[in-house]
Parts: sequence; C-alpha cells; structure tokens
Amino acid sequence: MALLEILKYPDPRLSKVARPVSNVTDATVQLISDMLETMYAAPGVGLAATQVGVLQRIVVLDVDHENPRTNVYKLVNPFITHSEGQLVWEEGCLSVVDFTAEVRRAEHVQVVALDEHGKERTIEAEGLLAVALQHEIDHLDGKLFIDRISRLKRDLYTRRRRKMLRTGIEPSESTQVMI
Ligand code: GNR
Ligand code: NI
Repeated sequence: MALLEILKYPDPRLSKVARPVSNVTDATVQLISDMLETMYAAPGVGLAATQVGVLQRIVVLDVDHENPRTNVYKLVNPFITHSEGQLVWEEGCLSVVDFTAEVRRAEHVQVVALDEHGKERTIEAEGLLAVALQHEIDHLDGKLFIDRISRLKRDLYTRRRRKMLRTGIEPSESTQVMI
C-alpha cells in the first residue's frame, strides 16, 4: 500500500495520451490499489493513472463518500459507448488546485471497461458518476476540465497559477476568479 504523488497543472505529463493496458497483471492490481488509497486520502471522487504519472488507461472512482468502498469502480481501458443529454456541473480536479468551474457534459453515459480481473463490464451512469467518468476519461486523453471552459476563464486561472508558482504567494481573495 502506498500513497502516490498527484501531478499538478501545469505539469506537461498531464497533457499526454495514456496507452491501453494490454494485460491486466499483478502490477495493474497493485497500481489500482495504490490509486484508490491516494484518491481517498486526497480526498477525491476519482483518479486517473495519468494524474500519478503513469501513462496507462486506468481509472478509479468512488462518488459515494458517505459509504466509502461500497461502490468502487476500478476501470481498465474505459471508453464511452453511448452518451445522451447535457448538463452543467461545477467541477474541480486534484490536479488543478484552488479552482472550480462549471463544465458542460453529457447527462447520461454508458462506459465499457475491463475490471481488475480483466473481465469486461458495462456501466450506466448519470449525475456525479457520469460527470466523473467523463472527467477521468478526459485525463487519459491528456485533457483537463479547464480545457472545456471559456478561454477567458482558463487564462485567468493559468495566469494566477503561474504567478503563484513564481512568487510562492497566493493572490488575495479579491483577485481570485472562481467563475
Ligand atoms: O474529486 C473530484 N471531484 C470532482 C467534482 C466534480 C467533477 C469532477 C470531479 S473529479 C475530482 C477528482 C479528480 O480530479 N479526478 O481526476
Ligand atoms: Ni481530475
């Protein structure tokens, strides 16, 4: 069991496309276990392998933190097979610190993936699970939720983040833009 380091924007590794897992091995099972520990410790409702610097198509999710570990998804090579409707959800990301924004996504998705035994599974999702699945699969394709908001909002965030990294000082509340 190990906690993994979560990469933060603007780490260039977050923009890489992850490769499919060809065989689900003991190493895959170990990575999934470490990713789950890291996700719960953060805490977050999902985590993609890309966020811990592993460019393999692996995602873990648990959107029910009231009853942790009862509805855990361990997904290998997940892909969206059907999506329907639209919604707008206020998203955050463990790799995008101190920022949330509304993002438009599909309302319902069907996702097919392998589980930790290499068995194919189909998931029908709506609400937060649907949003989180789309958010995590985006990570595997090198995309962050800030790539899905207006350029104005993204630029305000990326400038604030770069300034923070340069100076080590958080801008005051009044200059923070959380829209
Ligand atoms: O913990 C998380 N919460 C969240 C809230 C709304 C939309 C997406 C997410 S995913 C995020 C964890 C994360 O960054 N996963 O990649
Ligand atoms: Ni994220």
